[in-house]
Amino acid sequence: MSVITTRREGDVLIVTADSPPVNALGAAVRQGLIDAIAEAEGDDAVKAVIIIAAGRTFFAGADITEFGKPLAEPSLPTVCDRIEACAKPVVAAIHGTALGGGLEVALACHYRIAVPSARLGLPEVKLGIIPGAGGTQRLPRVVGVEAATPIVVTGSPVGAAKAQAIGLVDRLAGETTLAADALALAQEIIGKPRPVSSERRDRLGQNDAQAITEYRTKNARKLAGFEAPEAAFEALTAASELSFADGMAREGELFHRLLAGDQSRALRHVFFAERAAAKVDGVAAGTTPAAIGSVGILGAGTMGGGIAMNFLSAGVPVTILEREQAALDRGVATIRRNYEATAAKGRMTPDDVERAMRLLTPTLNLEDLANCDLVIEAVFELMAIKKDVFRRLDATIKKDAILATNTSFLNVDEIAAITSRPENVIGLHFFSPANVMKLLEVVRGEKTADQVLVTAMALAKKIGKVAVVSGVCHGFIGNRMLVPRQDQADALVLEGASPAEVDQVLLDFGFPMGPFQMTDLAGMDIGWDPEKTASSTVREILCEMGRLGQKSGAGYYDYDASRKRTPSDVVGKVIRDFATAHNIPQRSIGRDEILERLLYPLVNEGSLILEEGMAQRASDIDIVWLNGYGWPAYTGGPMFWADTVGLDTVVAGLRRHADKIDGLRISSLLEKKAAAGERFNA
Ligand code: 3H9
Repeated sequence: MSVITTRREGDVLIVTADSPPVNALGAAVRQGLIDAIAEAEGDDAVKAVIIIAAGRTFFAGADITEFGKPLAEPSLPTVCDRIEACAKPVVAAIHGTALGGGLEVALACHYRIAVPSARLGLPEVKLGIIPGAGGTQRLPRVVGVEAATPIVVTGSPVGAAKAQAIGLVDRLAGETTLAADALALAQEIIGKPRPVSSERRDRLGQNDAQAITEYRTKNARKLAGFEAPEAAFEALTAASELSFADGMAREGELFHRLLAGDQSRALRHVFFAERAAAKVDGVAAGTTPAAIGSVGILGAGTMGGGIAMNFLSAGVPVTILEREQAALDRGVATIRRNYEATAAKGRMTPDDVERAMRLLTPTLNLEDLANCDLVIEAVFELMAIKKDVFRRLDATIKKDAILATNTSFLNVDEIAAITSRPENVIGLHFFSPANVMKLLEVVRGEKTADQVLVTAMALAKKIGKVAVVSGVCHGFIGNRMLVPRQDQADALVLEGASPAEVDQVLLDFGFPMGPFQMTDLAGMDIGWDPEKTASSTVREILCEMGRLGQKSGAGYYDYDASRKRTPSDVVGKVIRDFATAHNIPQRSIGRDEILERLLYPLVNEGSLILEEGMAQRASDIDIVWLNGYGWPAYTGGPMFWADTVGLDTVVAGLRRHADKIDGLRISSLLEKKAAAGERFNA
């Protein structure tokens, strides 16, 4: 069947796109649109045209799979120009999403009508590019530079009501009557002048440059490191200052330069990696998720409370258990406070807060969780305690319920073995703060049933998490790779780099914080036992001195009342004394060495994880680091970054630093790929 079909409805030509799953504007769709416009122009009986899509959405953009390959004609800018130049008025009838090239097609149409649930946007920056079919030039002409700037620069879509308010959409259709309402609009406009977006200048003005500068200054921190938003500012400036033709030429130059660049390649990898992560290998075909109507959570501390919020926000009732009333009350109060803070920022209504809180049942009695479909424990991270908890859960919770542990390091199989239903046991490793962080590691135990795994993945999607399947190994994917990085950070400071120098290298790489800032934030005393402390590491000594991190005003750094950090002389001396006492010579260490020693062992660990089958695919590892550890998206994640650097370079670096990396075991998969000139990601 053709991806573009036409039919007449009176004197209106209805052009329907049907190219599942998302009506991406691939070559056949583009050609179909050109042909449809030619058909409309060639038929005197046609007085107006409607472009509408079948399936779940209007055009979701250019076909991203075509990027990086030679472009087949007609190009999307040509298609847009052709639609705009059509002598008969063209109406875009929008449902689902009009994104990227999809919105550019709509902007080239003379009128736009959308259902209330539609979302319109230019998400190209998220792929490391800018719109390349006139989006940066037509949008500001239609809605003004001030309204266009956030849409182009952040890539976040706007809803139909907002789109109408800013003049992007001319009319809202009924949610289920788009075709009829678009037809009515088409009939109304026959014989009337056609508004041509590219010819408009009425929304452009003298203050455009200032609006762009203000927006850029306000968002500088958020956009730092990303190339595409900078190009977007340039293109928007061109829209305001140049003719449409010159503006299009500028947009085209910027688009093609970005498309050929490393950032765009990396961000396109991220797009497909996110989607691949949702797919679970080795699951029997036809396995469908079980319904999860209620969730029980053990522990109302920071972690348990954060986990609970995910489900409450998604409308799933939660029963939360603590051992003492005071702790329970504190936990519930924190959940309410977090919701109220969100409401104060206007991101939820007071009604939403109450709706979420009504779904929460606090209890001190484990029996109250007996009928939950899923129970997640977030109790103290000690095997003996976890086993005790699972023994009690197994005895109390209904037999077909899923029992999940939020452990970040412990062996899920060992925990499962204590129960009579290891097939119903799974790891759900949330990251702190659990109500904010996107990542969820779904730990597949040796005996975890396919359906339990599929249920966990579906549930993750429902609560808005990016889920990645991990096998059972110490620290799973993310924390296991974090360990060698932290070991090297510790080694580097003993050899003479300061904590601030080490952190700065990763900040410059694009991480939001370095390893020592992270330790200070999380608390120096995680895993520290005041009873057993023996001044055996710098960190232990700092804990003994009461330097517990940000919370105590001092850790690796000193903090003032507003938590602004400064490097600490005291810490510098502790490190130097420790190095002297342990015969570690101190020297000045270059930035390249710091970066290589922090990141190459981490990549090597990722490769070992892959080699052992603990991750399903290299791109899953990237997703873990992008969503759980602040790895900068524009480098694509650790495995994609290693591909970019060259795996032979990584192996050579590991060998060069081998004497300084304790316990280094270079992954044979990494060596093999390096020798063969291969990459982790195809
Ligand atoms: C652009 O337009 C450039 C122009 O300015 C200039 C050109 C000259 N292409 O996300 P889902 C696939 S750049 C190819 O799971 P949802 C996706 O991989 C583009 N494939 O569904 C997946 O495949 P699979 C600007 C695409 O309902 C399947 O469709 N546009 C594309 O959760 C289902 O996707 C964008 O960046 C595509 N454009 O979300 C929009 N889009 O099943 C990108 C999707 O094999 N798309 N696929 O894994 C989205 O944001 C979401 O897909 C959407 C639906 C919100 C539409």
